[in-house]
Amino acid sequence: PDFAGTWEMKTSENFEELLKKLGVNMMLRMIAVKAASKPLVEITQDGETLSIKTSTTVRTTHITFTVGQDFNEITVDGRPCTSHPRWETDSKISCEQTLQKGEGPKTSWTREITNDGKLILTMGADDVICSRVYERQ
Ligand code: RET
Ligand code: NA
Repeated sequence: PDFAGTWEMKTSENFEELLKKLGVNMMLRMIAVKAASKPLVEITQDGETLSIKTSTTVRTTHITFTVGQDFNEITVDGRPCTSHPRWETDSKISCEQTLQKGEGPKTSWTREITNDGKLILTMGADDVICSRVYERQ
C-alpha cells in the first residue's frame, strides 16, 4: 500500500486516556492533548521502508524503519524503546514496543491504509487504545 503523503488528522479517540495510562500528569496531558489535536504527518515510502515525520507545536518526531526490521524510537510519553514493525495484513503495519529501561504499560502502534485512502493510526498502552484517522491534505 501507499502510505506516502501529507496527512491531516480528522478524528481522534482516547488520546488523553492513553497518556493517563502512561502516567503523564494532568498539566502535561493538557499541553499534549492540545498540541496533538493539530498534528501534521508527512510520510515518504520506498518499498517497505517508511519515513514518518509527525509534527506538533510541542513535539516533533521523525522515524525511519523497514517493515520486518527492529528500530529504536520513543513511546508517546517520550521513553526510548525498541520497535518491532511487521505486516498484520497487506495494508496494515503492527508494531510492538519494548522499553529500553524501566517498567511501564505494554505499548504498541498500528498504521493502516483503508480502501477509501485514509490512514488510521492506533496507539496502545495495555488495554487502552487511541485511534486517529487521517486524510491526505
Ligand atoms: C509533552 C510533555 C511530555 C509528555 C507528552 C508531551 C506531548 C506529546 C505529544 C504527542 C503527540 C503525538 C502524536 C502522535 C501521533 O499522531 C507535552 C512533550 C506526552 C504532543 C501527534
Ligand atoms: Na496522530
